Parts: sequence; structure tokens; C-alpha cells
Amino acid sequence: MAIFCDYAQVTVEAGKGGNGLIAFRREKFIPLGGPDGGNGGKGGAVYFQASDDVNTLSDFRTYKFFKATDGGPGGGNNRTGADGDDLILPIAVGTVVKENGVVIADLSQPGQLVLIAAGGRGGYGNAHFVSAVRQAPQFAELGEDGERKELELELKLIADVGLVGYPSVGKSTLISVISNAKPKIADYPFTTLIPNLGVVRFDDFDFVVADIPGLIEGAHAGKGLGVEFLKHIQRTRVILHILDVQSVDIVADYHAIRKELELFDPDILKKPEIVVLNKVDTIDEASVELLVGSLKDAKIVKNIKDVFAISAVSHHGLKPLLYKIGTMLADLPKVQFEDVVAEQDPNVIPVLRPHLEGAAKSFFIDRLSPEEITIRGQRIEQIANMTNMDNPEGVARLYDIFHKLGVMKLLRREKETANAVVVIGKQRIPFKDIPLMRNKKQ
Ligand SMILES: Nc1nc2c(ncn2[C@@H]2O[C@H](COP(=O)(O)OP(=O)(O)OP(=O)(O)O)[C@@H](O)[C@H]2O)c(=O)[nH]1
Ligand SMILES: [Mg+2]
Repeated sequence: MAIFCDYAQVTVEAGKGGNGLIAFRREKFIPLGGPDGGNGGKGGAVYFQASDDVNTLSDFRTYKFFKATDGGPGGGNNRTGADGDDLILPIAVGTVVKENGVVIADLSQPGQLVLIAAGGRGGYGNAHFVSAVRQAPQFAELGEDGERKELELELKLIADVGLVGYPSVGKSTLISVISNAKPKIADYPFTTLIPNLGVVRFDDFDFVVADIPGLIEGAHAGKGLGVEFLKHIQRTRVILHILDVQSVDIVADYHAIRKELELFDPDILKKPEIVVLNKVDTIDEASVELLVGSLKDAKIVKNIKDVFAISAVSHHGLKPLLYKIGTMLADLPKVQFEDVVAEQDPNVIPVLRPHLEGAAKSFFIDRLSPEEITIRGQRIEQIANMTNMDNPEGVARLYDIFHKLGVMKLLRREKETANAVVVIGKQRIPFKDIPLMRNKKQ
């Protein structure tokens, strides 16, 4: 059985770290006090949290961009900037998160919290860089950018509600007006050849409706198209039984469809059922009442309230129907997706975690072309990105770190460097500007 999928593409961005401040204490009679520029605050991170309260990815089709807040800049008097707020996005249990086609998270358990984009580190203020040899640093770090990710979300859906009925009663028309599904609709039987799945958003409810090809007598034995798809109905929690007011005998129609369901799987008859009388726009109110009366006399419904008289075309009576479905589903246990997968698909997707923490301090040099010497490494790229290249003291500190970590040693081995540029993180530095030998005076 095919399992339906809901898809959405979103971009998430964590907050940028705040910039560190360059400042000096102001004291009476002292022109330049000690350095007291504070550190920037951390940028907020973006998390996904698996939640049972969400059933679909429809939120992520409405909003496509999510950003956590930036960290605040460092202040004078050694004040650290405010941290950005984390953004925790509730997401349906069972959602698989992919980046460039690779699974980075699989939210299979309710409550599971996964870090998706890390916030940028706050830049150090100049007070941080005070040392015996550097008593009045005139530089500070910039805040680091938050991670930005373009993600594909994928959620396997199980229909909550199954539409059943004869061909042409208006099943596809109904799903097309209550959900995001865009099925083919036509005035001949068997318009629907494969099931349509639609996500319904109404009030606080969201649920998934399956529209299957029309059923006819003998469907359980393979007649018509419906049998292949009755399997989808086996999974649903509520049956919506659609009758056409234009039929010559709706009571007979009702029983015929129930019979087919029973012959396919008697358990389907145990599911809660809502009886819907469609196309009421084509007859007058008195005739609707007569039809409802006949359903009542045949003991199909107890009273008039149990029948939803609607017109899928004019949208008459849809709100009470959707409300009824929503409240009914809220009281019924959910189908566990794991059960379905275990049954159908031995290739269950493994749970993977985003590998956000790498070997932080290691780095290597990549000579991509004669002109470009790329230095790669998590920590070293972070420091380079946070360096304000317009500030000579900040740049000197970067080169100092290069020396300490052994970057210069590796750079000295590079050949034909006259026109080369060193690429590190966001920075591009002409090779000739980099002091490969340590300046003894510093
Ligand atoms: N007047 C009126 N026509 C309707 C209404 N709902 C559906 N129809 C028409 O009935 C015909 C059949 O509608 P579909 O939605 O394709 O019916 P279906 O049950 O999906 O049919 P199959 O896919 O063949 O099983 C179309 O011509 C619709 O325009 C309604 O509320 N009022
Ligand atoms: Mg149809």
C-alpha cells in the first residue's frame, strides 16, 4: 500500500551573535581608563520539537522562513549583550528533516527536541583580550552568523477520515473544497482512479481525509476500482459515507456500500460513521427532510441531527460537518505510524542526529586552484568570520592564532603563492599580506 507523504520546504536561520564592544572606562582626570568593552550575547538557536498536537506540515506551507533572534551587542563597563531567544517550532511526530537530500533529523517520539540551527557565538569585547603584553586592546570580535539551513520536510500521513460512496456522489468535490487536495472532478463515474489525500484545516483542527474511487456492488471481489483502495479505509478512524440526493433510492445505496465494506473487512463497519447527504442544492428543503426521514425509518440514523445535509458545490452545511469530524477525531485514539510502517515496510528509516559538533580545533589546507588556498576547520573558520578585517589589531590577533595553531607552518609549504588568495570562512586574504614568520616584537 502506498503511504502518502506531506512535503514542505522551509528555511530556518539561527540568530547572529552580538558584536563585542571596544570601550575604555571613563574616569575623571584619567583620559583613557582600562578597557571595559563587554562581549556580545549568543544568537538564539532553532529547534524542532515533535508534538502530538500537530498532524500535518500545513504550517510550513503557510510560513516558509523562521528565524531566531540575534544576540545583543556588548556594552561598556563589561556588560554582556542579551542572548537571542531560541525558536522552538512544534512539528508533527513522524516528520523527517532533510538538508540537501540527507536526513539530519527524524522526529519519531513526541516531545523529542532536535537542534536544527545553532545560534552564532557572541563576539568578545576588547576587555576579554587584555593580557600582560596587551593592556589596551583596540579591537573586539564581531558576532558570529547564526546557522542558516534550507530544509525539506517529509511526513508520512495516515488518513484520519475515509470518504466512501457510489461513483459520482461528489466525494472528490467535497475533498477539493474542504482540503488542499486538487482532484479531478467530472460528471461521469470512476473519475477518481487513485486515492486523493487532503489535509483539512478548520478551527483548531487539522486532519487528513482520503478520497478513494467510487465503490459499486462487487467491489470487494475486485469489481470497479475501489477494492485496491479499500485498504486505505481500513486505517482511517472515521468513515464519511456520502449519499447523493439525486439517487433513486438512497437507503438501498447506503446498504449496498455497507455490504461491500463488510465483505472486504467486517471491522470497517465498527468504525464511527458520519452519514452525509450531498447535492442538497439541487432539491428543496421539504425533499431533503423526506430523505432524512427515510434514513431514519430505515434505522440508518437515529434522528435528523445525525445526518449532515450538505452541498459540496455551494458549500452549504460544511462547517457543522467539519466541526463534527474534528470533535469526533479528538476523542479517538490515533493510529500509530510505527505500526503501519512495521507492517508494510521493512526499511524503516534510521534515526540520525545532526552532526553539529565536529573535531573543533582541527583544520586542513585545500588547494582548490593555483589562486585559491582554502583553510578549513570549524574553530579557525569561526574565529576568522568573527574578525573585523578593517581593524589592524583584530587582524594581528587572527594571525597570532594562526601561528599558535600551526596554520602558518602549513602555509609556508605552499608553492607559487604570489597571486594566491587565502580563503577562510567568509574572509579572502591575499597570501602576500599574511605574515608567515612571527614578528618578534609582538
Ligand atoms: N449540484 C451539485 N453537484 C455536485 C455536488 N457535488 C458534486 N457534484 C457534481 O457531481 C459530479 C461528480 O462529482 P465527483 O466529485 O467527481 O464525484 P466522485 O464521488 O468523486 O466520483 P468518482 O470519483 O467517480 O467516484 C460532478 O459533476 C460534480 O460537479 C453538489 O453538492 N451539488
Ligand atoms: Mg472522485
